[in-house]
Amino acid sequence: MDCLFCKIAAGEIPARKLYEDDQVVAFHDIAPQAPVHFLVIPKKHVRTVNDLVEEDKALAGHIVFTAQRLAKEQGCEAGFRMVMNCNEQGGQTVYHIHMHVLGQRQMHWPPG
Ligand code: D5M
Repeated sequence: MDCLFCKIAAGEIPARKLYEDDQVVAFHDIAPQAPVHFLVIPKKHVRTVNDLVEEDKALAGHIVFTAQRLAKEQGCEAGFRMVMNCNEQGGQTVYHIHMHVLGQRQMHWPPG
């Protein structure tokens, strides 16, 4: 499968990894939109949030808890934002789900 994030998860394409276990990988975003900006991805290929199924519940929870823990480790005690873009209108450009975590600056609402 020709998927950028599957290749990062497999170590075939380099990334600045923050964390890895048997289910997820976290790495710094290549085009950071905040002083802290990293992505948490499942090793399993899931194309969009709409493609998550019942059996992925624990995996989805693990992504959230990994993001929460790493945000703390990255010094985001004052707050941070977690974002998952879905499909074209949602701003998704890489079709392997990923949780963005952005922090260390003031966030604004609504997002663009
Ligand atoms: O976000 C896709 C994100 O993926 C975007 O913020 C850039 C990031 N990206 C793209 N290629 C790489 C590599 N090679 N390493 C690290 N980060 C990368 P989306 O929500 O799909 O628009």
